[in-house]
Amino acid sequence: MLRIFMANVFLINAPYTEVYSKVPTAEGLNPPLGLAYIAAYLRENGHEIKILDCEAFKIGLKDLHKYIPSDIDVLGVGSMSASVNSSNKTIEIVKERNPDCKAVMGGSHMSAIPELTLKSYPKLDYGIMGEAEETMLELVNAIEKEKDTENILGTASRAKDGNVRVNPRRSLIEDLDKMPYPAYDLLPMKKYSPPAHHTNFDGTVKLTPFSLFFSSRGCAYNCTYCASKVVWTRKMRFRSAENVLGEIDLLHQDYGVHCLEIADDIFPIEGPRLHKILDGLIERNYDLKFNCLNRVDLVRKLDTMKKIRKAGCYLMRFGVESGSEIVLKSMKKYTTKDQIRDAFKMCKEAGIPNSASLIIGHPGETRETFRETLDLMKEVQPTIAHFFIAIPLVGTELYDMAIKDNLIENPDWENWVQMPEIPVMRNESLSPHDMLELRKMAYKEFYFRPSYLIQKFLSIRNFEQIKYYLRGARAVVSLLKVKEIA
Ligand code: B12
Ligand code: SF4
Repeated sequence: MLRIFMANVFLINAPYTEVYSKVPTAEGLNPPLGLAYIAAYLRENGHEIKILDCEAFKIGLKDLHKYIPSDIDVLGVGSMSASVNSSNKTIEIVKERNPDCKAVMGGSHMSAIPELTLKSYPKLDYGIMGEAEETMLELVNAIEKEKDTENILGTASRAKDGNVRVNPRRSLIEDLDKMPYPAYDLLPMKKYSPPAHHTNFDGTVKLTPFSLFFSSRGCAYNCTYCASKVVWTRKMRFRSAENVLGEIDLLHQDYGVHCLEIADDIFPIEGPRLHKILDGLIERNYDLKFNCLNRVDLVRKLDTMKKIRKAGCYLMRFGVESGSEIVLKSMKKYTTKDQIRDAFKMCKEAGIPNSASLIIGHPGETRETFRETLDLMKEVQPTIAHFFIAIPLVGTELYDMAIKDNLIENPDWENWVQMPEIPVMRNESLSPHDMLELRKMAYKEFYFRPSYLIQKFLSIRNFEQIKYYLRGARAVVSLLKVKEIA
């Protein structure tokens, strides 16, 4: 007799606020798009999927068991380093009710160190490295049909001899337009909102409904501290303008989205595709604004920048990282101080509010190089600046440097965040304590300059802006209060 077994697949966005949100700059909530992409792809191929977003429903590990059904066959969780322990505890909780279910982990952390991760978490059955849609489908199909799973490309698993078996990765999906849009319908889309520090400089951005959004995958650059390549490799793949605009139509028309975070590693890359997307947005004239990431050396044409603003860009975010060319070189950022100056100047001319994020404590950084950074930020005056502490993310060159030179001092994964209470690493000149001290100094000097305060005060035109600035001020003050390690 034919046995029909349909695997129940349950994807969980494990709780992470407890580690990530120790400081209120983290306010805001992103939809777990990785899970939504996996869900859409499995569903298109005949599977039934559920997603539980613990963050959206404010479910902590303590209460998670109450939300776990008892018919799960395959459980999927993601992994960023800082919350990988939480992902693992999620697996343990699910397996208490579903002892036979197979637990699969994907995401950045697993992609970088599959063997160590499987060894560290005995309840975890499979890891998926890199882009995961096709691999997860093959794995779920094999589990469902009780077939051998040992040789599936892109997976890590426990071999029969007890060792961890790590298979080669599979090739990337060639045509991203063939992928279904993320399964937004499985997510509580009304609950998401952008982080406090991204928004509403002029009080005109409707913050919700909000979504994260990707028009491409990957980045061709190779900055030492960045984990993008760990999942996506260094090949950039782009969805067509039509496909991108189709998804924006869906988000705006079906989910009422007013605010998008275009989280592509680099979005505004000059060329016909960008212009088609911008023209499409201008033509639609939706009540929808977006923020996006860019590199300073890719800001070249004022006309394009003006068009980006017209299309609804309320914030362009730059990973400036340092104002010292010695450190920029050590980071393999391949940008210069003049490019930084020119990019912020052009943003101002185009009327695009902007942000600069900076890293404190990369190898090569000294008190003097950080002084250069701070002085440059005060000179170019981004609308806002974030001063993050270096994290040697697994799978990056910075991680290799940190291991080689024995720089890691506080290895608990919970510390692997950009605003840590205890920084993960030191460098040759700065201790974790020095880095916290420099961060404090940076926030004080950047935000409490009389010229900055007067400028912000004079720019206030409406109540929304007052609310926004009060939120920002609260975040900065709380950062200044973060207690320092001895
Ligand atoms: C949005 C985002 C966030 C959001 C979280 C959004 C969310 N709900 O998931 C917020 C702002 C909270 C965040 C916080 C942090 N982030 Co973040 N974030 C991103 C960003 C920009 C996009 C993530 C995303 O949605 N990508 C799109 C989807 C499609 O990709 P994906 O998630 O990787 O999923 C694919 C695969 O990885 C895999 N996959 C992922 N999950 C799962 C689960 C299963 C079951 C399976 C099978 C497969 C699978 O399949 C997906 C499709 O192929 C990425 C950079 C990037 N370009 O991806 C950084 C990134 C993931 N973040 C990173 C970091 C470092 C952080 C922070 C530490 C930074 C900080 N401020 O301190 C914190 C840590 C928070 C935590 N949870 O521990 C690093 C991760 C490195 C690491 N080893 O941890 C990245 C890669 C940035 C970078 N370039 O270095 N982040
Ligand atoms: S930091 Fe930005 S430019 Fe550098 S590799 Fe990462 S995504 Fe690319």
